[in-house]
Amino acid sequence: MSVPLNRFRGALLGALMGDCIGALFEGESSLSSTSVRAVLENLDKGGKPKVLTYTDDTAMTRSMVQSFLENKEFDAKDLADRFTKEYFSDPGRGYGAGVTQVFEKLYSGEYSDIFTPAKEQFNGKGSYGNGAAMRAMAIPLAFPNIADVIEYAKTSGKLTHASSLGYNGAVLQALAVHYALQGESRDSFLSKLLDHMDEIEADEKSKSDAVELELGEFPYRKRLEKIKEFLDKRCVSREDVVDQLGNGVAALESVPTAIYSFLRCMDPVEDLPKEFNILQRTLGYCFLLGGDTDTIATMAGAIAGAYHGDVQVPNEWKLRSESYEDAEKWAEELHQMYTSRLPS
Ligand code: R7I
Ligand code: MG
Ligand code: MG
Ligand code: MG
Repeated sequence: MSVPLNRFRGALLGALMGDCIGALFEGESSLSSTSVRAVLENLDKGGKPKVLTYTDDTAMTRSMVQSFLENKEFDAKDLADRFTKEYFSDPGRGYGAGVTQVFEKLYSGEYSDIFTPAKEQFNGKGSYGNGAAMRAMAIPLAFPNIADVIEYAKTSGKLTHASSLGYNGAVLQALAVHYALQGESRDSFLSKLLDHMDEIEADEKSKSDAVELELGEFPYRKRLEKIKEFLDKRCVSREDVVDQLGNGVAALESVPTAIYSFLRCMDPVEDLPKEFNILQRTLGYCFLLGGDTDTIATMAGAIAGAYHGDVQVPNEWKLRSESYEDAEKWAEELHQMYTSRLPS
């Protein structure tokens, strides 16, 4: 199904603003709504800083987008090269503590298999961090076919995150952006994601990784069920969201939280300015949750931006997000690539 350009712009700009603004709050555990509102009001009034820099989340998404646009195909080796080159040219973007070892090993030239460094992380268990998920939005913007989305999210995730908790989180985030682009209704969006995770988490590695971490089988599906339960209740506190879905650096503690934030914020949120539109509300809600705010907001921003389109991108927030012009240009190019790959 063809998708309008404004959704591609919305996705890339929503993700960029979530990262740039979310980085102001990253790691705070209990943020008061007053302090979040004060920061956002200052932005709206044109206060400092004039430019909000993006972090590793956007740096890696940029590498993915550039790889797809230049190669017109998915190329894992090219992605590994770009991630590594980007890290060494600009290492201070706030990368996860473990993933930099992957880049060093890839750079060393001592590994003939580009997936081996990721497998050696965390004593051979592989990382379950959210670094594969935070960049996965680029895939559904370039490739409309659902089987491609799943395969490429998994393969690109495995370049840095060999734990199934890491790469399955990337698959879930990529699927969420895919269905948001299609404008699925809230119920059908969630039930499609549930059906997919039922299959995706059914393989032996997904089961054994989850059991070993004492999560029980189908950890993502269980969190999606929790989201459904939360949405059915009239009133769920942010403390309960953080407690049950998480706000941490693990993919399992952040991808479902981003999806919940998107769905939750279709309804009004107390503690945020009434004049906020739904995209602003979604990002603001992610900031209020605290924890890994840049990453949760970048993922929720990608989903909400894909769904609501760029009409909801606030100019004040956009103009101070570093390199927003690239996001606008790449949205057009990705839209063309996506459209050209639709079955005729
Ligand atoms: O996942 P990753 O790329 O980090 C992304 C996060 C985002 O919040 C960014 O904004 C940036 O701030 O970092 O990097 P990794 O180093 O692979 O994983 C992130 C962290 O998750 C690690 O540094 C660990 O603290 C934790 N972690 C694990 N801890 C124990 N055992 C990930 N996997 C494991 C594990 O297997
Ligand atoms: Mg970051
Ligand atoms: Mg960080
Ligand atoms: Mg982060």
